[in-house]
Amino acid sequence: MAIQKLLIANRGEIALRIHRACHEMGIKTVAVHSTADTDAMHVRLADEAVCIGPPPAKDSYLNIANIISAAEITHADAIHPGYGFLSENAQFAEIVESHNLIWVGPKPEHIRIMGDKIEAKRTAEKLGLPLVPGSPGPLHSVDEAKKIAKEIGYPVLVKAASGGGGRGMKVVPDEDQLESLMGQASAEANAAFGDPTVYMEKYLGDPRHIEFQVFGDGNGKAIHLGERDCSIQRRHQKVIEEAPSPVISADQRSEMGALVAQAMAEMGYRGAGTIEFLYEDGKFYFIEMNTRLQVEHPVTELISDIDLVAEQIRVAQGDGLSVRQSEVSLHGHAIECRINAEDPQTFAPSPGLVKNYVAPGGMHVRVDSGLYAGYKVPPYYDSMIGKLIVYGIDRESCIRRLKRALEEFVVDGMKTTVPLHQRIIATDAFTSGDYTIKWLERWLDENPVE
Ligand code: MV4
Repeated sequence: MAIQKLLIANRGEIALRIHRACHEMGIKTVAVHSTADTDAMHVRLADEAVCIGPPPAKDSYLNIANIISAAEITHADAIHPGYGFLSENAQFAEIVESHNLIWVGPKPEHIRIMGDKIEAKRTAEKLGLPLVPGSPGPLHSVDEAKKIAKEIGYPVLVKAASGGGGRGMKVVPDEDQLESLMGQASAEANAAFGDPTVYMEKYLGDPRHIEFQVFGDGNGKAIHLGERDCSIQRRHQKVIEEAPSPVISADQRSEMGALVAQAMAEMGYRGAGTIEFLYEDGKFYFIEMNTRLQVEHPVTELISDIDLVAEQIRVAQGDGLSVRQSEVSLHGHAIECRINAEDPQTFAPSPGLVKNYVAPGGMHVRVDSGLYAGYKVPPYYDSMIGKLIVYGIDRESCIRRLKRALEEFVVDGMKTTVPLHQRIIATDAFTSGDYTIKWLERWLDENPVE
């Protein structure tokens, strides 16, 4: 059934992004907001707005009852969760569907499977994806862990089954430290996720983080839209992402792309998904799958000319995929810089009033942000205030354009990470594309700004 009115269960730049796709498709939008976001851009532009609670996320953007109520009183047909918040909450997806609302996202059972990192690996293995060597399932005892670690070789990594995004991971350098570090990982996992279950993997010392964008129609068809290199990160927060990866060849892309697309087709996967790999010495290793649209989706949009949010809505309302794999044509290069309201040296949050705001423009320059002069960035939520995404016919021209765009970017009234991006893209490691997940933290330690 065609969606006529969609509730956006999110805030900030992704709420604006979803509103824009809906508006272009002739779909009415309902914005939900906390009392801290009354003046947000997407609230101003949406057809209707409902205040769902006070600033704390647990009382507003994570408040399932208030969000469902907002959908009911506005007679919305569908809910789009964006990323973060409830976007990978299988129970929320089930509640949405049980209220006869269309869930713009994957099937709840697939959200649940991929949310359990052990089930995710088992499923990936069954679907023929290459894994990091490790335990076949949860670790039940120290003795079992020692036996497995001896087989795969130290250092090993103990990970939380209900974790993800780097939380609850412990690197174990040798057998002497296995018992205590395994105990710590399990205790931290229990505290953070209410689940002490941990598993083990061979620790890859200096990999890249390369993820494939996939899309399924929910009825056995699926495509891939190439990969994104997200290795430039700090403390598990991505800083710069690019597509394609500077180190992946066209043959590797077709081979891994076909593998992940086939896997999603076999699963009957529905909607947007990202399959995360570590990449080291020319080999891919599956680590996780994200059953949501990601922050960095625009770099894939720019090299494929596909509006991924529009595609999510099409699939959710049963229209199927807009393209076959043979019609997907990846071209050029795109780079995204995440702009955070943070001190570019200390990374301390720097919320406040936007006094003067000038976004860069010109050919192939895109800014996804809800900022405007006079807007007050609230301190309650994550510090990302926008994304600068730039396209070029090749990586060199993309970097030249990105440098120019960053120089134009004005956000007066708070500190932002724009200067950090200007420093990063000027380094040899970035311009040569020769970086791994450890590079940025090392470079920041070695190059403190006086
Ligand atoms: C790893 C790893 C090395 N070896 N697994 C971090 C978050 C989650 N996506 C998985 N992560 C890692 N898993 C093995 N076997 C290193 C990381 C990792 C990481 C991965 C991707 C991007 C940034 C990262 C930062 C630190 C550690």
